[in-house]
Amino acid sequence: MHHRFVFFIPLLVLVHFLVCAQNPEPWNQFRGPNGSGIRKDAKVGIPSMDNVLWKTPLPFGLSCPVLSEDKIFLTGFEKDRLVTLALDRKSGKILWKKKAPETVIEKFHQSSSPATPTPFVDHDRLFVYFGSFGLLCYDHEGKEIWKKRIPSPKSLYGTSSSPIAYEDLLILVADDDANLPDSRVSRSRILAIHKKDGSTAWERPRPFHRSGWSTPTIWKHSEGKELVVLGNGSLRGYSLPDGEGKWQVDGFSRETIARPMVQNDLVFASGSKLGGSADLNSDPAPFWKAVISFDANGDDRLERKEMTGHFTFPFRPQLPPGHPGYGLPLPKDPEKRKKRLDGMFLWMDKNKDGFWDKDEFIGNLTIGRGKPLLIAVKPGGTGNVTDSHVAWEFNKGIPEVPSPILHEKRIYMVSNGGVLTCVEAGKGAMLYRTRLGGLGQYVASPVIAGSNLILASEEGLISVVQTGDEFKILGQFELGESIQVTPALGRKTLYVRGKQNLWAFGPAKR
Ligand SMILES: [Ca+2]
Ligand SMILES: [Ca+2]
Repeated sequence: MHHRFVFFIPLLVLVHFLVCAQNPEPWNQFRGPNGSGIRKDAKVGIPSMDNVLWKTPLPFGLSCPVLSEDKIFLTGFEKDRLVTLALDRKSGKILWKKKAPETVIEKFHQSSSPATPTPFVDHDRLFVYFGSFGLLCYDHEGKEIWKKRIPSPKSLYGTSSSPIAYEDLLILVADDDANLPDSRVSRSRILAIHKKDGSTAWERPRPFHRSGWSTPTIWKHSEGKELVVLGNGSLRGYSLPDGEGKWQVDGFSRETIARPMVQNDLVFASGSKLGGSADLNSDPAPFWKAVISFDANGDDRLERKEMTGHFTFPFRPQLPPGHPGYGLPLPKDPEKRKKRLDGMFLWMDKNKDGFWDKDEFIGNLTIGRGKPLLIAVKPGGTGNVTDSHVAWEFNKGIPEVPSPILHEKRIYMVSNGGVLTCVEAGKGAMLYRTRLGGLGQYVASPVIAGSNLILASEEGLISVVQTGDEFKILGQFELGESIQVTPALGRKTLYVRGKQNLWAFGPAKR
C-alpha cells in the first residue's frame, strides 16, 4: 500500500504540472488572467460566418463567459430567476443550469442586468456573484458546495463588480450607496471570503466610496502584492493578504467602471467624465446636431413643441435617440414627463425668446463633470500619493465602460463612436487615435489573442486590429446581434456573447 501511495502522488503532481504547463493562462475571470484581457497563445483569426463552430441561445445576462478545460460558465436572468449555466466547449450544448435561491431582484438600469458580474472559476470550483443574492459556489458539475447571502448593495445602475481570487481567498468589492446604520458614511466594503467554505476571512470598510462598477486587480510589484480597487473618486491600494489600506490616488469622476491593469512596477486605471465624455474638452457640435435633428419645421431652432418622441437632453449624442444611454432619463408618466421637458426647455432658453438656437445652446453647454483620466501609478507609496506616485496622466479618448488593455508597453482604449486610442505605457504619450468605422456605443472590453486586438461594438461590429505603434486593421465582421459582453479566448476559439446567443468562432477554414 505504501509503495502505491508513494508512487501515485508524484504521478498526480506530474499530471497536474503538465496540464498547467499546457494551459498557463486559463480564461478564469472577468477579462481573463488577472483581468489582462490577453491570451498570448491564442490563434483565432478574423471571425466570420464561415468559422462559426456553434451558437447557443442563452437567457439574457451581461456576465462574461469563463472557461475550464472543457466547459464554459456564465450567468443569466430567466423568468425572474438568476441562473448559472455550464456549456460544453466543443459542442456549445448546455450541460447544466442552476437557479440561485429566490430573492428580491436589485434595481438595475435599462442598459444593465441583474446577471452582470462575471463568475470566477478555478481548477475544481466555480464562484458566482449576484448583487441580488450574494455568492454561490459550485463544482464544475453544478453541485452546490456552499452559498452566502450578502445584503444587496444599493447602486445607481445595478451591481457589476466581479469576484476575483487571491490564493485561497475570494475577493469581492461591494461598494454601496446605502449608509451604515445611524451613520452618514457608506457601508461600502471589501469582502475576503475563504474559497473552501464561504466563511469571511476579513472585511475592509470603504466608508467614503459610493456605488461603483469596477472589478479590482491583483498587483504584484517589486515591493509586494496589493489589491488595487478603483472606486468613485479614487484608486486605492490594499496590502495582501490582509487587506490593509495603503495608498490612494484622487481625481476620478463619480462613476468608475473599468478594471485597473498592471505591468510590473506600474498600475494603470481609467475613468471617463461623469456622463461618459472621453475628452477634457468635448466638441459641442454633435450635441447640437442631436438636438436639432428634432427641428420639425426646418428653421434651425428648436421650440418646445418640437421636443417630441425620443427627445431628451443628449449625454451621448453618438447613440441613437431612444437608446437607454442617449440622454437624461425622463419619467414615463406623461404629466411628469411634460413638466420635466418644460423645465428643461426654459432652463436652456436663456434669452427667453421661445427657441433654442445654436449659439445659445453651445454657449451654455457643460459636457460632463470631473475629468477623463488614465493614470499610471508607481508602487511604494502610503497615504494620499496623488502628488507623489503618479507617473503620468492622459486625458483623451477615455472609455466610459470598456476597460483599456495593456499589451507590450502600449495601452489601447476604445470609446463611444468607435474611437480607438493607443498610448505608449511608459510615459503616457499618444501613439495614434483613429476611428474604427463602427459607430454607437462600446461596452465590451477589448481582448488580445496572440497579437490581434479584438474590439466589439454594442451594435455588433467586431474589429480585429494588429497591435503595434501604427493602426492597422486586419478585418471586420458584423455579428448581427448586439454585443455588450467582453469575449473570452480559448487557444483556438473566440467566444462571443451577444444579446441572444453565445457564439464560438474557430480558426478560419481554408
Ligand atoms: Ca424649429
Ligand atoms: Ca432662446
